[in-house]
Amino acid sequence: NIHERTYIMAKPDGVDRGLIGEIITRFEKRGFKLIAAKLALPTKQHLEDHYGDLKDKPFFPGLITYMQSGPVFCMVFEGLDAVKTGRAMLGATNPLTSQPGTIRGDYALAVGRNICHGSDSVENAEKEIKLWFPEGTLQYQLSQASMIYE
Ligand code: YYY
Ligand code: MG
Repeated sequence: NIHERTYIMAKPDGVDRGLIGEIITRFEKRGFKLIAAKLALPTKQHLEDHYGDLKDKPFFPGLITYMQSGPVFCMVFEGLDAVKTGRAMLGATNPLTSQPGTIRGDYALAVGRNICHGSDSVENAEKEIKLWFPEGTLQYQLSQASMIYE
């Protein structure tokens, strides 16, 4: 599905370390279309909704504190297999095993400071896009689409 959407977010450490542009650039160069973007200072409740599946994990309180330590940069990218390819571009959750060449594998060392978020399934992507962009995303054509898709 060339219209698959994924929710990508630079976390506070990614923003602080000046990696917003780098993350956007990697997704743009890969061929994905940016269809929504904004800086945000989410509330605790908003982050707890976003990470709802993890609320019983021991690292959950620390995760929420870290996610509230500064602004995040929220993005939606559209393109073929955006969810799966987006996850591959982020790299493994724990930078210890993230491959070099991935965002986490190039810029992070600690699991609790791993720079970026990416949806892990199409279903969760749609939920996250609704949560972070209730105003919706944009529709437009890339002039190079026929050079990206066969
Ligand atoms: O989807 P992804 O971000 O790769 O991992 P999740 O299992 O959804 O965990 C979300 C977030 O929680 C992860 O990016 C870092 C943090 N975390 C942690 O601090 N310690 C762990 N042992 C596992 C995850
Ligand atoms: Mg996750």
